[in-house]
Amino acid sequence: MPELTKKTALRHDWPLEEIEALMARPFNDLLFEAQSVHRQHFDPGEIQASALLSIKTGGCPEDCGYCAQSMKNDSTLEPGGLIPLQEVVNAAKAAKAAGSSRFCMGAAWRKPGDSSLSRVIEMIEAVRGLGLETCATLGMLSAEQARRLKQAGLDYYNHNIDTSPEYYANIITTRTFADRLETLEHVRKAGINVCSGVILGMGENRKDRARMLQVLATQPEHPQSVPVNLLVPIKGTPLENAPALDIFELIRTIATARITMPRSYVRLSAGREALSDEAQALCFLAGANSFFHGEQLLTTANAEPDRDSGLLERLGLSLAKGPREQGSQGKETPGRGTSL
Ligand code: SAM
Ligand code: DTB
Ligand code: SF4
Repeated sequence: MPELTKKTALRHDWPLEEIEALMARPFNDLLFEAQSVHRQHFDPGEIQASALLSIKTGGCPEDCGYCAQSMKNDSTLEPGGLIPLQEVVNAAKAAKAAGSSRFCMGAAWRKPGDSSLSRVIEMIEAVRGLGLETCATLGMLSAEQARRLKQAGLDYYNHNIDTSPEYYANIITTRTFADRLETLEHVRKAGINVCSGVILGMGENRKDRARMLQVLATQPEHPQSVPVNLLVPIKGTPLENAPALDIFELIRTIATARITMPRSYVRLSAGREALSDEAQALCFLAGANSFFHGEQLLTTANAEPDRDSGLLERLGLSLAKGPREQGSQGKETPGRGTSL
């Protein structure tokens, strides 16, 4: 039998009840299925590593209740302007040397202005020139801005749905869920890989978590990359005292993301620093195959790189080479629209 016919077909028609039923399965059954699906599409011994850099920090006009960078929140963060190109290049070189295959640049904007976008484009071109995959997260984009980014060679655009449509207004009021989907459409139509995921632990319930996955898995194409963030509670934000999520809910969500979007990279994202090694290992077993590597996320600390190296070694996992790295054995970015 040809290899491909054995693979699970991609589905874009997930009913909510089916996703909820998956999430409610006995834990061992859910993990077994997720790991089985994972093995049909990915090398189970490889983890993709992305590095993050905040290229414009703080002073954001949006009111996202989780974010250190919102002007509406009371965090102690000092806002700054767009950083110089050379700082970006230095950070990207260091990230590559530390094993990351993708470099993600984040800016605290509601949406980028066209001249700022020109400066970010220079950054993208420079990072690409180092042989890294590029990703940017700059807020809402027009169709034209998405086309400019594609032309600059941007590989991925990150734009998270963050939570369910029903829960959205509890977290953010300065934009709508529909705004988010519109930018995702512009990115997808421009031919840029979509990176879109969620934050867990913001007081949502399991049905909300199932809805988030439903929204992502019923997009015209599954996002090629699905970050699953665990809320990093930030002092001075409305969510600073959000009750901690049962970590098994994070693991169930990852497993269900793996089953519903079998060819997407599922990234164990923010909040990893607070997880035990054992919890991280279960996330990888559930099908997470990507993480942020490096000391810093945007404004908060990430898991220590030395701890990561030790953990990967103890688990027999290795960092995947990027598609643009010389002599790469790594898998190519999952093809856009390569439904089976
Ligand atoms: N301003 C742009 C936007 O919101 O799309 C890009 C940067 S924003 C910081 C990128 C993503 O980081 C958010 O969509 C959210 O999912 C995640 N994020 C921000 N603060 C977080 C926190 N405290 N805990 C977990 N995830 C967080
Ligand atoms: C994503 O899903 N998580 C990253 C990245 N995409 C841009 C951001 C995490 C931010 C965590 C909080 C902070 O460092 O400010
Ligand atoms: Fe601004 Fe993005 Fe933070 Fe929201 S998540 S406040 S849009 S930087």
